[in-house]
Amino acid sequence: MKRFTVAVAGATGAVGTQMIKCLEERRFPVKDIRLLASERSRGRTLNFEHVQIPVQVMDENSFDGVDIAIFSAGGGTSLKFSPIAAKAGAVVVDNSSAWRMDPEVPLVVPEVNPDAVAGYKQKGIIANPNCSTIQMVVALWPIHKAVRIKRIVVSTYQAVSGTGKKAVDELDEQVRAMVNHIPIKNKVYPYQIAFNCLPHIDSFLENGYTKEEMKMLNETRKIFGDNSVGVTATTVRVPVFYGHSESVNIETEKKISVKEVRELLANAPGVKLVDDPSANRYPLALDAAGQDDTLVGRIREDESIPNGINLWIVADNIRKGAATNAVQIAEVLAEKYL
Ligand code: NAP
Ligand code: 3JN
Repeated sequence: MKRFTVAVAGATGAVGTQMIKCLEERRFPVKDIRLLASERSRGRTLNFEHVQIPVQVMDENSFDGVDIAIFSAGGGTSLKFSPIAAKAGAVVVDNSSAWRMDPEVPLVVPEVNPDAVAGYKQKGIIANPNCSTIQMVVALWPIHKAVRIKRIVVSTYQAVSGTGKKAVDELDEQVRAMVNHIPIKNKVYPYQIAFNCLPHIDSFLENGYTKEEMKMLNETRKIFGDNSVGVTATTVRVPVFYGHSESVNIETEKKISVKEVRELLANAPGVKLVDDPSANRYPLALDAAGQDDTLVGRIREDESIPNGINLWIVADNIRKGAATNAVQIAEVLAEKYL
């Protein structure tokens, strides 16, 4: 079996550390691994397959001899270093929003549009979608293929790990402060996140939506290859550590029954049906965390319109929402193209 030299850019971050675990867990055929981060991580080592690997400070020469470079080091870093990596001969799989809407860069969720990976040949870059988009399209694609979704109304309940390690620490500290009656401090979010919900993810735009909300519209259309799908999103940060939940309402062109949706999703790749209200069985963030399936339940007819369905969709935002999806893309590349 062919083996590959893999670089992980942003290896010390919340997503990067999970990326390393995913490469190990999924037994990606790694010949050599290069762990890259910023000047702040100089001198650090990270474990890969029971070996301590020194973290290297990323620079223009970091990608010589690299086959696949998986980036989760922020948009600015990716804008600068992805073309350098591609020029050096690596295929970049980037987790940031920097390249997602570039027409010469494919945006890939392997359960939905694996063939789009071939588009890496244009710029040497493949984009990984936003976590909230990924879990939604994994669950909705089988329905879209069967009866065409005209419109999606989604509200998200997003875990703090989506903001990175500092936010995980902030929620932990605020919960401790609350139960110990100590004054609460907030640095990462504009308001206290413990015991609260913030309808604010990423920055606000002129149209009143946040960037996160507009990502869900634009990315869904690009992944489905269908610009006529309407998506309106409200994205909310909730005091959960791992696992994004989504309340999703869809309107379809052709009528589909709840039974048919259940049958489609029971056989859909990457989906686990958790839908037995009589036994109080429905998807939970705590159950989604630490595994790779997208959990779907609470499937019911929207009785306010002729062709409507409601669903509750939950996944681990750091795994399927970021690291696992990126490694799955690398697997398609390795198996079919490199
Ligand atoms: P994080 O915990 O803050 O980690 C950031 C990583 O980037 C660290 O390894 C950091 O290295 C590295 N880095 C920052 N600036 C760098 C530079 N100039 N050169 C080299 N390395 C640099 O953040 P995270 O939560 O892992 O998220 C990282 C990025 O992944 C985000 O900015 C976002 O673009 C993307 N992301 C995507 C999703 C998704 O929905 N698919 C979800 C979350 C995050 P040091 O440790 O040395 O500072
Ligand atoms: O907040 C979340 O739950 C997901 C966050 C994703 C994120 C965080 C910082 C920068 C992104 C992203 O993937 O869209 C970015 C980015 O724009 O690259």
